[in-house]
Amino acid sequence: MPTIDADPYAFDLRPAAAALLIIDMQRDFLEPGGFGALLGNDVSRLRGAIAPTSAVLHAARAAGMAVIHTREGHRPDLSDLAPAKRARGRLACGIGDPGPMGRILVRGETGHDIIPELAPAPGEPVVDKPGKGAFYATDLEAMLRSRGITQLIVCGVTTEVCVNTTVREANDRGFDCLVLEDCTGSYFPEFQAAGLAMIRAQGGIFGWVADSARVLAALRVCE
Ligand code: TIU
Repeated sequence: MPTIDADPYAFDLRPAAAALLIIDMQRDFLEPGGFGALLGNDVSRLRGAIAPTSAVLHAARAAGMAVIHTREGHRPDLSDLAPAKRARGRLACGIGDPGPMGRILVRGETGHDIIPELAPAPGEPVVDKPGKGAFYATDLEAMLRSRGITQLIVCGVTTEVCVNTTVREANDRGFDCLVLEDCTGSYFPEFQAAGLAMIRAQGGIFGWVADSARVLAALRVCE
């Protein structure tokens, strides 16, 4: 069993019971003209997570580990979009409205898709989620349990929003989460630091934090 040097203590990786979970690495969050930009954010702040996540993704595939991608977004008729979520931010151009990459955060639109650098491989599940957490109103939990997965290596954006919400949901369901700090990103440097600190504090109250290099070293052992 490879041991990963992590905070607050070592994470014993069991590759057959682990999945790489990549949260919302979508054009709508990482490219200009998407939802993240419309909220007033500098989307370039997230792009540093792409290369390390790609390296972990390729290593996970080579090691035969399960890989699951998520996307935040809504049905074209917006029937799964809570009025409160639609109204939030008082945006002139918000969820469901036409933007430079198609309708904002709507399934099937260019902006909703995962960035080409991290495109899912055939057979890798893509979980479409209407909320911030990947367990809310999705079949992710059933998918993990049917595969005997109990450990999640978590990458994606943004650290304090969809990554943190998902890790908290997973933790309450009994999954062990290892979050990779260089494979996550926030529009706010202070939230990146705080988002990771909140996970590993209090003896790993929500999970563990490590970096991609440590996981890559562990996955090489599994190949
Ligand atoms: N706004 C923000 O930081 N994030 C989101 O709205 N969604 C995700 O984090 N995926």
